[in-house]
Parts: sequence; C-alpha cells; structure tokens
Amino acid sequence: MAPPDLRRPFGSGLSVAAQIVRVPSMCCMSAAQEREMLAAFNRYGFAILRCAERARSRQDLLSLRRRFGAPVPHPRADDDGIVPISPARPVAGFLGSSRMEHLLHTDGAFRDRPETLMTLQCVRPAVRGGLSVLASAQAAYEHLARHFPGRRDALAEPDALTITRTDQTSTQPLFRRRDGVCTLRFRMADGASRVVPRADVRDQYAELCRFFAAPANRLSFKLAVGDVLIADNTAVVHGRTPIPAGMPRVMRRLNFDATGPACDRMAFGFPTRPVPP
Ligand SMILES: O=C(O)CCC(=O)C(=O)O
Ligand SMILES: [Fe+2]
Repeated sequence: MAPPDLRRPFGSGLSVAAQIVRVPSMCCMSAAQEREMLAAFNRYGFAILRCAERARSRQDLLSLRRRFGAPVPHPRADDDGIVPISPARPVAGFLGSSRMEHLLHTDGAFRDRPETLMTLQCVRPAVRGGLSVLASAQAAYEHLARHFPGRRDALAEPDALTITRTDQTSTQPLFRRRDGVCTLRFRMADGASRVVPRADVRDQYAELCRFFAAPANRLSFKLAVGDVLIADNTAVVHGRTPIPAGMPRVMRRLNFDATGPACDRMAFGFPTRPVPP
C-alpha cells in the first residue's frame, strides 16, 4: 500500500466529473486508464469507472478480484461475494435492501476487521431518488480538531464506539491511527443498527454525525448504468438518498480485502497531520 500523502479532504464543491474514468470495461483497462483511476482514488479516496461495455457486467465486476484481492464476506452475499442492493426483496435489518435513506457509513462497521475497499456497480439507476452520497473522513477529522481542541484523541481509544446489528457487534475506535495514517469506522443510528459512543465522546460523536449531515460536506450524484464506484472504505463514508415507492433500482456491491497487486499503488486512510491546501 502507498502512504496516503496525496490524499485531500473534499466537500460538496468537488467536481464528480473529474473523478470519472472512462474505460471499455474493467477487465480491459489500458495502463493509462488504470493510472488515471489510481490517481483519482489516491487524491480523494474514490473513483468512478464509466464502463462502455455492459453486456457482461457481473463478470466484469468480478474481474476486479485480479486487481483488488479477495471479496470480503457479508451475510447477504452470494457465492461470489456480491451483495444485491435492490428494494425489490427487503431483508429485515439491512438498509441496502430497503427504500429507506442509507445514512453515511463505512461498510462492515459491525465487524472487528472491516473491509478496506468498497465497490458498487450500478445495474439500474432509479429514475428519481437513490442518489449516491459521499463525504470525507479527513475533512471530518480536521473539523473535530478545530471544534474540540485537545479532545479528539479520545475517539481513537479502543472502546470509543460500539456498533451492533442483529447478531453482529464490534467495539472499536472511531478513528484508528497507526504509523501516521488515520482510518475511520463509522455508522449512525439508522434504524438498522444500534450505536453507543463511550460517555465521554458522546458530544464528539454527535458533532461528527452533524458534520456528515450538513449539505456543504456531502457530495451527491447519480451513478449511471455501468458505472462502478470504487471507494476507500477507511477514508470515505458513503450512503444514498431514499428510493421512491414503486421505483426500481439495482446495484451490486462487492468489497475487497485490498490484497491484490493494484493495491500496492493505492493509498488507504489519510495522513494524521493536516495537509497544506
Ligand atoms: O444503495 C446504495 O447506493 C448503497 C448501499 C450501501 O451502502 C450498503 O448497502 O451498504
Ligand atoms: Fe454501504
């Protein structure tokens, strides 16, 4: 893995278009297209691949294993590790299978070792609603330092936050710091999960939730058919707006452990020191 020195915070003003890389398909990217994808990812923690060839999109998504490593297990995943995201068949406790807003989160926050890399392929966008939303953990981290001078370190303690869903539960730091690199694990009380911050960090956790709810800190956009969002699950939080009743929408989620060869050139997390603008 590369150090995240180039990583920058972002807010609603970031150009999504600048993060889109047009490719024939994921399995047939040129070396230049791969470099473009990695540069976009390393700068803000996400990239969108706009794939022209969509006939074999499921196989094409699975071809990312060659670059990103092994798929990470999920209770709703199929044998290949793909989690269907569609309101057509709701499963209790899983917002991805509902029409509800999915508040900003990192995936796998209920597990002791959450996945590093998140990918989301758009099979059928909703005509209205179902927008993707992203926000920067780095921007939030810098905000907390200004808001709670000298107190932010408590969020890095091992029992800062407990997150529970159905039979899965995990107690962990919110921000984890190691060797100058910081990563976030985050979930809000969203109807599917129970989130309990340690008593002395309750106010900081509430401020973090407010920060991620503020329009200025959120980047919203609609993925088109064949788009694949690739996000650093340790540096970017993601979610989606509600899907109106009766409106079809189909996505595939495939998350990776980031052990593949492309990951040697990818940065995960963000620097613990503020970066100059
Ligand atoms: O529906 C989406 O766009 C995102 C769903 C999601 O983040 C999830 O199920 O974890
Ligand atoms: Fe998610």
